[in-house]
Amino acid sequence: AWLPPEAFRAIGSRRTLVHGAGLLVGTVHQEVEQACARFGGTVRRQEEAAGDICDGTFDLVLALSAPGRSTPGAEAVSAGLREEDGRPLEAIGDEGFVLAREGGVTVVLADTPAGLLYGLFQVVRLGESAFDRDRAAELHRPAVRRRMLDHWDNIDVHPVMGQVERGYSGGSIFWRDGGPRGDLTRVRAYARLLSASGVNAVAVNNVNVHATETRLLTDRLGDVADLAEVFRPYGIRVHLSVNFASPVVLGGLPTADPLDEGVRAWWAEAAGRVYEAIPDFGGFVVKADSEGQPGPFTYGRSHADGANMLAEALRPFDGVVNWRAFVYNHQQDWRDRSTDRARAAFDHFAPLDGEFHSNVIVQVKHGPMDFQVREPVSPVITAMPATRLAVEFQVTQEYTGQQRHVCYLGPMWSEVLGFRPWGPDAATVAAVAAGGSADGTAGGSPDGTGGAEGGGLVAVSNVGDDPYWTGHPLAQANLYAFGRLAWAPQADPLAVLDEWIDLTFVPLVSGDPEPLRRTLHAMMDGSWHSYERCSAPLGVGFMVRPGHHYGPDVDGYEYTPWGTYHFADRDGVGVDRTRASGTGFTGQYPQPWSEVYESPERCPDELLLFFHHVPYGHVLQSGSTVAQHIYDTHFAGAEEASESRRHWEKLGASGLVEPMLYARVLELLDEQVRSAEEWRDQINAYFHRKSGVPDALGRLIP
Ligand code: BDP
Repeated sequence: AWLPPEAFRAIGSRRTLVHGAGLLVGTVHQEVEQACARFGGTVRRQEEAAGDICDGTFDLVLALSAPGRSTPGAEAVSAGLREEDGRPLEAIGDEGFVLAREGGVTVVLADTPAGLLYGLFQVVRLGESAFDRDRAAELHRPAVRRRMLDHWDNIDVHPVMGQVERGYSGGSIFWRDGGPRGDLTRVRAYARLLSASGVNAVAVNNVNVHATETRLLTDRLGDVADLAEVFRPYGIRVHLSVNFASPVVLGGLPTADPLDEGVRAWWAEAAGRVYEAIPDFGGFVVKADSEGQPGPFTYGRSHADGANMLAEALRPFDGVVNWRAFVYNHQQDWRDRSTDRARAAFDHFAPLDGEFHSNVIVQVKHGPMDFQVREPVSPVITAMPATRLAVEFQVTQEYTGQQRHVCYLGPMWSEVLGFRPWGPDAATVAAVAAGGSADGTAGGSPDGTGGAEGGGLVAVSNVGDDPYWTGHPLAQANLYAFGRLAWAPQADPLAVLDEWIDLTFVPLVSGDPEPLRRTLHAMMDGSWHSYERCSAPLGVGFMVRPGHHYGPDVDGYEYTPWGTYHFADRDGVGVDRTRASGTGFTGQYPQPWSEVYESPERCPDELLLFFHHVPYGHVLQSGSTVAQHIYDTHFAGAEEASESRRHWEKLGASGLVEPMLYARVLELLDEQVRSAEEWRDQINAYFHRKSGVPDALGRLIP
């Protein structure tokens, strides 16, 4: 994983001062100490100010700027730095840091211990260049305050979903066979990796809260406290997914009605006990009235009633409720063409805007359906200006190759975060997550400054007890990229990819790292598009094997109650979601996108079949027809998989990768090639037969 000891060479061979008090400052000190033990440098820990930190005694100073106590040399470090609006910098802010050269010393200055820790990891990323003579001073602040990973981990092995729901990396790092794992060494290592990527919150159990997991809230709370203890020194708060029916299931009450006094008292008491055990506990995550989970609908109450009840229980302790908007009917009548799952979250939640308490965060999947390789941005993100919204991504590759395919998702998330749902002059999705308003003026700004309270960014983790953490070793890049993009949504996802390569593999190479760097970059930079070319075309989605969701099955979900259809027939394919003749989903978007998506001519090619049912001969903006596009992309997708494999083989021959890693990735690439060819053959054969349209290039279609 990233941060091998070798990545600390530049720090570990120098003289460092760690200045400040507190648990996280201790973590900073410990990190530097370990590096020095390896590379021969020295580190001094100093709690109180003593002497000028920039007098040249040290090469690197990591200092906490304690209010009311002056640190000689510190003022000079941030002098000259300005806020966005041109005012001189007064406070660095929670989690932020200043990195500057002063008097030949590299100085990291932070207002809080967390900021100091993030500053340390920035120095690690920079390596030798952190000590360049004429580095200009930089101010770093996270764009969104809450950067969270949700684990879909079960304590018991679930009969269908296993230990980790949608997990492709072995068992849980927290739980095993009905209990905690006991040895938390790996959790500590995980906390360190997350903190170096910028993540500061983790939910430790599945959103589908089964029987044993429900008890984490009460008699198994100690297990959660043990995890919180390990995450704490890395600035990460623990959250818990709770079962909405807990008062019934655990408390023996006759109801879980959110307006019932007894129920409210039960939750208030439960929350109180949680904070007694875990004073910095983050809050609850709730999946309610969705895919069989209990919720307020049972009692004729709204999602605002449900969420607010929990919010009131958490309020005295500053906790939040992450209430998921993934609510839809998964038992619909597939013969009824007027129903549309894409509409569901908006239909349920938009009318509730303004009703949620301020410590409720409505957590919205980034697309209206379910983490497909391509979806438009969810219109819910535009519909709730008076609500704190969090945007949810899926790092675990459920629909994007299940960590058998290389699929670097940074570019997808970056597109979503940078999307401007109100048009080119208004705010981005990232600004909404940061707490900005539609016109982009209020709250945090998406350019990495700001940091006002918004709902933040959340993602489903892809980590398990696999020796490489993520099954596919290259899938680690997705975990890293999520954290980095949550910190700085405007960052170039390909630069983040290079950063990950540099922090993970390059420190281990003794000779010239360039061939390694180039090859990994080439294998990964376009891999999301490549997976898109392999799988369901033009945004139509699904076409996967039911249940586990790996590999092609064009009609697998076509005649089922899940609401995930493509409507292919002999004449055409795609879902008509227009106002004019379809489900009216396009009407959930503000202008200009509502009009753009409504029009088959203006709708972006990659989303055409998400919004329109068109004939196979329909000409795309690219100039190709739908049928020809399907053939071309699927031939290309399979070819790209083989090319990726050739790259890797060549790298193996160069001896730049360690043999075990080489073998693991090669084996996975074999599967990727097989799978991409299977996709190619099934999708092409299906549409060739349905449409009767020949391939213009006369290639073999089975
Ligand atoms: C879907 C998964 C399912 C999750 C659900 C969710 O298939 O396992 O429980 O999302 O987000 O993508 O709740």
